[in-house]
Amino acid sequence: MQLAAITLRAMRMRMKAPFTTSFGTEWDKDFILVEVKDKEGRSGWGEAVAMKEPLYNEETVSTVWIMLKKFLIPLIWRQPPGHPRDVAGLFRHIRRNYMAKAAVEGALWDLYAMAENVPLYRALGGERTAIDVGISLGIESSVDRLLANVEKYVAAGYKRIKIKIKPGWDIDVVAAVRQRFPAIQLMADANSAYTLADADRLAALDDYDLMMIEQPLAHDDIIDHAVLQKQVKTPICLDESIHSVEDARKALELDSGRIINIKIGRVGGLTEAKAIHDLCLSRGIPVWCGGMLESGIGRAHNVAITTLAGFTLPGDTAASSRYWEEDLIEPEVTVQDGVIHVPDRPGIGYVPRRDRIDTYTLYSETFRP
Ligand code: OSB
Ligand code: MG
Repeated sequence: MQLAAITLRAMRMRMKAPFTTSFGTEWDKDFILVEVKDKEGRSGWGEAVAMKEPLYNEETVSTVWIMLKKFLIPLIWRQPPGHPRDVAGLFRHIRRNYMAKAAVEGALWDLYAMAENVPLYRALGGERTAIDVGISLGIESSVDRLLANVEKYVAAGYKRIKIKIKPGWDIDVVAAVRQRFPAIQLMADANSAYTLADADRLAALDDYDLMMIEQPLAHDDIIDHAVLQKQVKTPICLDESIHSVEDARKALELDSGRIINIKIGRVGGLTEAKAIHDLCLSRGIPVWCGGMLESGIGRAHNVAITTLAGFTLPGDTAASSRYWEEDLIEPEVTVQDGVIHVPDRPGIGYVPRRDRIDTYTLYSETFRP
């Protein structure tokens, strides 16, 4: 790859409705877009999924900007990667900052696929041309409001419903959803809102035939999760605790969880995401693709990774219209009967709309070798 420039854009898009988890409420979505340009004038795009505040993990929009500007982009100029799979190695000595790394690595994967004139999902070794998707529904001010949301997305065909839980918004809520929708594939995500002292409460969820409970315990824990998994029948799914294939290996060895949610940003990029997928596939552990309220650029990357063989459970990649009045890509991501048909165009497979990207750009900065 003959690189010519990297542009960072600070973006802000208003969401259709606020999204509430156990750690907070998001109204405006702030994120960073990365565009890498080569000398032939081609572009590759990536999205940094870090949030405005360090509530899901320690990164933020501001830390991602600094990491890219001061450390990661200079490393790319020092040793331009021949192949995007080399990028993770270039960044390996930089501790953590996974979302910053993933954003530029993803843009380089897109650029590489564009230059090779192949879809990104094919470049990654993906096979599926249609992917099953579910949806993640936030905490609401009343159970009735949540039930109305569930109803809407079940009717739209989503293959599984995930609801957010926290102490005080858990057993009764799950019971109400299950009672109203006896046959749906249902799961709950706690975003680390519990401790082992709540094991009985979490075990009570066994009565509601959940596919899994996602990240009930601390964001950095795999020990207590293993203790909890012995006390609950419902499979535990790990999200926040897994940042690498090494983390995944240790968690599986301890039986800290039986399912892994893979987020490209949380694990430092597509190459590491694929490595975690490969490990889980070899161990018979199902994986699915998580979401971080992405714009179309990040959404397109999620669609691409989900085509790998081991992504056997519906992910959180909903349609563009889930969060956005208008998305940054053409066509937008659409869901029919719970399925996204994977586009066969080169690169991420959706065309970034520069007009809309400009509309939502707060400021930008371009770096050259
Ligand atoms: O834990 O999966 C999560 C959103 C922001 C931060 C963390 C999570 C989520 C979601 C929403 O569940 C997934 C999506 O719709 O993009
Ligand atoms: Mg989660």
